[in-house]
Amino acid sequence: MRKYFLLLLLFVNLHPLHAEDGYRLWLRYDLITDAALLQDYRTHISGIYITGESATMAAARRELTTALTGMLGKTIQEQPKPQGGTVIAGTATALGPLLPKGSLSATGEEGFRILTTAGRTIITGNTDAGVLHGVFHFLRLLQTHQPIQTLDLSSAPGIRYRILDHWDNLNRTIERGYAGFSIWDWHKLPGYLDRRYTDYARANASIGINGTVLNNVNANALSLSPAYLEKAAALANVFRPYGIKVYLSARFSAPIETGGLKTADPQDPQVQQWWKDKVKEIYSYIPDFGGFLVKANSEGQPGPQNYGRSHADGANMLADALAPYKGIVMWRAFVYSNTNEDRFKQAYDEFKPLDGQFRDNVAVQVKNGPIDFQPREPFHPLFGAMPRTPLMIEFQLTQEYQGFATHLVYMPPQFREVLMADTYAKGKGSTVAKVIDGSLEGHSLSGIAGVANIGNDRNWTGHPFGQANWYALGRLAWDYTLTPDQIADEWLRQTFTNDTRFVNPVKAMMLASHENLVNYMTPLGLHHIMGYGHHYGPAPWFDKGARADWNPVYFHRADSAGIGFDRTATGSNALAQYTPEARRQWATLDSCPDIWLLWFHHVPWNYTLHSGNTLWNELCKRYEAGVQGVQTMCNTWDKVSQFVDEERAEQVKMLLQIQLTEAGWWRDACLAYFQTFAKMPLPAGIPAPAHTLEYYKELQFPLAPH
Ligand code: BDP
Repeated sequence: MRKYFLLLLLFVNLHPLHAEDGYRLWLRYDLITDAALLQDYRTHISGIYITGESATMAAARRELTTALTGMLGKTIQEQPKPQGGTVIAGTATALGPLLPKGSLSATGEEGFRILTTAGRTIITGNTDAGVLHGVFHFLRLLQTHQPIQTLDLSSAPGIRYRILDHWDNLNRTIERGYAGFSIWDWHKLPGYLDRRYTDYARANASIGINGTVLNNVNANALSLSPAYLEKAAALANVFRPYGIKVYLSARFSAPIETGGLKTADPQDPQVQQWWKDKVKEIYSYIPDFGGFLVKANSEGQPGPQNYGRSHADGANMLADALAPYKGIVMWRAFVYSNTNEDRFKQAYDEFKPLDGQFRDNVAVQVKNGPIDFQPREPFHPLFGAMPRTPLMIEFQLTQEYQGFATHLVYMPPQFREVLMADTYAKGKGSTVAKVIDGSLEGHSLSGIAGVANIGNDRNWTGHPFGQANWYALGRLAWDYTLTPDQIADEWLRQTFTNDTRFVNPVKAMMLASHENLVNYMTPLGLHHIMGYGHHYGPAPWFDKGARADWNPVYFHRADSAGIGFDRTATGSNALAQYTPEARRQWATLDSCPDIWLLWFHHVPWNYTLHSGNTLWNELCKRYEAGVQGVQTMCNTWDKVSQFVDEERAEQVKMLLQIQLTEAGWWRDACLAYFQTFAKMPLPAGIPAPAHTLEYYKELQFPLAPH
């Protein structure tokens, strides 16, 4: 009997009963299979010694025990006192004499130091949260097979507020969510705490995310009602040990909708008092509540302009209510209205004049580009243009415009392109990164937000590779000098395998994936040519939207003379919103790199680009290159998937096939349509569209997710 039991145990070990379904994200902690490395790690790690009794230190203890036991294949326990091979974790204060001399001042409130001394590994920081971040970093070193014999490293986040924005509704649908329903099961909260909430917090803490906005920016006023505050508080309790604060999107008209007031005018004393009372109430539920995210006077949302007041008036009213508790307001600059001649310009026009008028605890949250999370956008002209206001940057992880959760797109090259772009606000080197980390103007409030791509799908993000974008946002928010290559490398090693026969080709595939997508969707600076409403698939011909700037034809402006949006002085002159040095790169047809061309110029079809091709030929070639790029991804995956588990290998394979089909659809539909203006043949090597233009125009997707 005993023998069979042992056999069974062995079997269970080799073939885990739960499949490799992606749930564990990058925190898998499987047994290290490299025998020499395992031996080395076992020699250096014999047990743990944790000082501190807080919930955060308990989380650190749990994580270390589970992870080390899993990776080393032997039980790692707490030791009564440190010895050789002990992993010691605790704050500098708690460790006292155990900590060798050395400064922790550079690690701030959330950073950490890891060092080896007398054969022990010490993980420390000024706070428990810092120690926890250090623990996760140490585990990352092991998971990625790094040497740990002589460690001495310090790390602190470059940006203070590192936040996920969930566009989740109270009925669990998600605005632009493609990975199932909301992970917040509002109905069962606060009584039922899904294990996922803890795993969500662990994952975020491991990459340094320290805040989460629970609800959609198109907010429901009920989110601020006592019943929902109680639920939000239950989540905050789960997240707190992991150093993660809860924020809420506030609906500006809540005083009317749930407060029974006649107005939401920010200058009205009753309204101001309502918000003060509301904030006080929120802090009674959530003592470390982070603050509000607000979308106002945008896409039909209420805001201060309804009462003839400015964005600053609105933001400051909320900021005053939050200030006593050290809460912040993240006021979004994503605004546009029907009257603006070029949507590109509106946020700058509305916000720049308000620079200097916001309270200290307000950050203006600006999307990476001026239109709306398109596959490629120039950096938003507000970056560098509001020196007296902290600006946060907002990226979109959920792939509203990047193939939903069916396309493999690794976003860090896109993030980096924006972060490293030079605004020249204070001369050369005034990068967007330096604007948002506060260093350019000396702001202590600094932030970065990612619109979450997380849902209740078993693997969290729908596409197994969507996890990489979540991971990358956290890592970059902590340290934006990390390259896309480094981040992909560590993510792949933790999420799949350390086998370089897998890691290297898949990394190359990830690094090329964003450019591929830009090519098969919106090459050469095209933008906003997707399906109406749901944004699924190509629809460059669409012109029936209620507002001009909801129509693709407004953005590409194709006609017999050429294609592209003239934003130079002869057109909308949006370029004037950039500093002269930044503007210069895009200002003339000659100076403008091909990849940005149609963002700023209306270009004749037969104009010769830097590539040497005519515009029409280059457009065709880019579309085709995008499709071929996806074909290459499929081929790569087929070759390397033998190195990973069958379940995820199969998922990715199927998704890549869908991506290939859809990339072909984008190419064919767009070229068939644009050819009606260019009136030129497809160059050699570009396949004729599979169907007629009419066929593509007639495709309808009323039930596509959105
Ligand atoms: C757009 C989305 C819309 C969002 C809006 C926003 O299409 O669903 O509500 O952004 O950021 O990209 O507020």
